Amino acid sequence: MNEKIVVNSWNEWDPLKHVIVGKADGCCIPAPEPAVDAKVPEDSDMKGMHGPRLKDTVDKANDLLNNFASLLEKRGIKVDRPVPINHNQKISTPDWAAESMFGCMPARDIILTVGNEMLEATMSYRCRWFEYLNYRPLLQNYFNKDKNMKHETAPKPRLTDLDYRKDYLSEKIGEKKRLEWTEKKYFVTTEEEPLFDAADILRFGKDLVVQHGFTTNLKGIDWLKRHFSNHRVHTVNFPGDPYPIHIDATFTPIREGLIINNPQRRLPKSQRKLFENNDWQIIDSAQPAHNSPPPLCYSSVWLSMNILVLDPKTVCVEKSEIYQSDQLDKLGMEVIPVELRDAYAFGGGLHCCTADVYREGELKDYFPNQ
Ligand code: DAV
Repeated sequence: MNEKIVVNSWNEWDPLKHVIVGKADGCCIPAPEPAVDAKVPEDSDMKGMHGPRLKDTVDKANDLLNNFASLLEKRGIKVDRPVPINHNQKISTPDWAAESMFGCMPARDIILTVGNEMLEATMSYRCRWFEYLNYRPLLQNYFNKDKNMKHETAPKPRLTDLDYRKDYLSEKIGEKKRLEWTEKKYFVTTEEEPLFDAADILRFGKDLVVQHGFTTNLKGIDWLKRHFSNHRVHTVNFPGDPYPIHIDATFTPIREGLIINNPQRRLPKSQRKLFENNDWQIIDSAQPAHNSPPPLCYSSVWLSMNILVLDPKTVCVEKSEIYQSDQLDKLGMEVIPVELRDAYAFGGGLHCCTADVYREGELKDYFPNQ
């Protein structure tokens, strides 16, 4: 074979050889809009704030992301970085206008790599509608170098007010009501049109496991089923999370046969068959080391579980997350501590800020008993 393969990744744990690591440059706190308001926790220090984040916090986050990128490079993993556009500008489509964009730290939210394909997700926040532009120079380059690479983009959503449930616009809903609603799968996004974020999807070879929640609706999952017609696409949801966005602080595969699951957001019994029928173990993750997220951060303390598996024996865990490190160590993994907490506010943890380009390994069926 002399054809160059640049893009290939079928799961979350095969040996990682090439990855995108996000940047904090110019990141903005988005102005109010329906889906963002529903996600920012009611007691958050971010309520009522918007605009560019302070330069010293950006610089600190970039130092951490740069260090993470060099650590990966030292281990022989090729690292690419997005090319940040100016996020602090007004954007609009014929249907809506927004004060600013968000940023380009959480590459995982936007780019889904399945085999030789990189797919740009629809996204469900207006401020994130153009975020794919930060990654276009990279994806164009992979497309040019790899004759088999498929560069895809999901249908751009209209994101009119019809996409959002008005009940979620209320300032004070309260955690009790939120938990009732999310248990009933009454999420902020409606079924007006397909919506999904790439970070709601986990790749297990032939099977894709997708979280139905605030950022991904059932139509989005239906679109993924039709698009990945050679795969089996499974819908899951995790009652217990009042703000369910993204699967990667909830359900984390470590290697073939083993998943850690957030003990406050357990996969319901009725949705476990796929794993049980194929002898996969789902165990509770360790507790986070912190009682609250860092300042001006959207994500919960469960970014403790947002780890990057480098190969089935090696995993990057945030340096302060001692309980999660300890658990993975006891499970036989070599744990590489990576300092990233001061970058969490820019869009998440070690899994969020990366997107796979190449992992060794081929398409496999891990769940032959469906
Ligand atoms: O628990 O706040 C964060 C996931 C970010 N990709 C949480 C989910």
